Amino acid sequence: NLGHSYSLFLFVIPPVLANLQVDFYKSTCPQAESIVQQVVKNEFSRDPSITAAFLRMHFHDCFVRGCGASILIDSAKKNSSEKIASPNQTVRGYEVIDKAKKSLEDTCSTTVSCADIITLAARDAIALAGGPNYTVPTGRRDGLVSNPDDVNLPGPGISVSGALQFFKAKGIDLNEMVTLLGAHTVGFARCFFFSNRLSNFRGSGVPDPSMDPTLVAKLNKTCAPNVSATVFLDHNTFFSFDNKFYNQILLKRGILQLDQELALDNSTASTVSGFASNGIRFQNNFAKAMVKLGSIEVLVGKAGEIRNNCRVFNPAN
Ligand code: HEM
Ligand SMILES: *[C@@H]1O[C@H](CO)[C@@H](O)[C@H](O)[C@H]1NC(C)=O
Ligand SMILES: *[C@@H]1O[C@H](CO)[C@@H](O)[C@H](O)[C@H]1NC(C)=O
Ligand SMILES: *[C@@H]1O[C@H](CO)[C@@H](O)[C@H](O)[C@H]1NC(C)=O
Ligand SMILES: *[C@@H]1O[C@H](CO)[C@@H](O)[C@H](O)[C@H]1NC(C)=O
Ligand SMILES: *[C@@H]1O[C@H](CO)[C@@H](O)[C@H](O)[C@H]1NC(C)=O
Ligand SMILES: CC(=O)N[C@H]1CO[C@H](CO)[C@@H](O)[C@@H]1O
Repeated sequence: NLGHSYSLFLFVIPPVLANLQVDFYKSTCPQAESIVQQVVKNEFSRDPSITAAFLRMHFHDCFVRGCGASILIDSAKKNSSEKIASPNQTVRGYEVIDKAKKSLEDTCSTTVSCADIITLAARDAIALAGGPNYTVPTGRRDGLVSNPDDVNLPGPGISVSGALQFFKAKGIDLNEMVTLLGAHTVGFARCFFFSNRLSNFRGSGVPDPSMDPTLVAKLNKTCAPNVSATVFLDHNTFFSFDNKFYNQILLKRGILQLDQELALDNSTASTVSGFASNGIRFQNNFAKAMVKLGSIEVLVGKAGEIRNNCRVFNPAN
């Protein structure tokens, strides 16, 4: 059977360009995943909000030029990096990534990419917060470009169908988008991202009718004096990675307008109620969607580089 031996032949010859694979560092840096986990664990016990930081960092990294750690690059003297683009203003957790990188460089230098550190840190932080503990493939390489002009992320006032266009462009479908937005079960939002909902919504003279008036009053107390103040995205269980975000939006208690829309738009409402009533289903779907998010436009094989310092490109030789 020619067909059979041909496929066997392909199977035994290692590909020139490796793909992402589980346990990619098994022989080159066997401690890689446990080193990252230890750093994340230490940080989590000090500050459980680190889960939200890594989730958002991972999303912003992967949606701009793929998961290549372009978000970690600091601006050069005469050249700005992605970090200065306004949607990035409030991404955080950079120092923890530095810590993990330092520890990895001490153990196995120039081996583990910064892009994989973000991916693993997000995975570990989700598990620590009570979310799914999933296996995630590694082998990403770090990108060589970081440009604020590449940053094109949707804002919180976008419609469900508008947001979907961004996700579709990255190969993520509607249900996966609803699943990933479940990440808003942890973390904070600055008032300026949603304060338009608290009064004179779209020129109506009144707050957004799709927000519970009790929540409007509560948020207004925090936000009216200072639009830079922060509130939890999930008022119920803010450090816990659970499905309560979906229950909250069913109760008109979504903070961001897009989040609230997920419960109201009839293309997403049934997914929302499914997740609200079945936490296990949400966790399983979330794990799968994160693996997909983490594989967007990755550099593998000999593309890109393994940075020595996550904040700067390696010097050219
Ligand atoms: C259309 C899509 C999305 C929009 C418009 C959006 C918008 C926002 C906004 C406005 C904030 C508040 C930021 C701040 O005040 O610092 C936020 C926070 C956050 N977002 Fe999203 N987001 C989207 C998708 C995602 C996805 C896909 C994830 C992860 C899988 C994610 C994870 C987070 C987390 C965890 C936070 C809290 C961050 C923290 O506490 O530092 N978001 N998002
Ligand atoms: C996740 O599972 C791995 C492998 O079983 C384990 O080493 C790790 O400690 C788990 N993480 C958490 C936070 O429980
Ligand atoms: C600087 O500019 C070049 C070319 O425009 C770009 O490729 C590079 O990623 C930029 N960013 C930084 C931080 O150097
Ligand atoms: C929000 O707070 C401001 C200042 O305290 C107050 O004038 C306004 O009426 C409040 N709006 C709502 C909807 O609670
Ligand atoms: C507003 O809130 C931000 C974030 O908590 C804080 O840094 C700032 O000092 C506050 N400004 C005022 C005027 O209270
Ligand atoms: C969705 O909503 C629109 C307008 O509110 C309605 O015309 C349509 O039939 C609904 N579709 C489904 C599948 O429920
Ligand atoms: C972390 C970081 O570099 N944040 C930058 C985001 O963008 C604003 C300007 O829009 C900068 O002031 C921040 O320093």
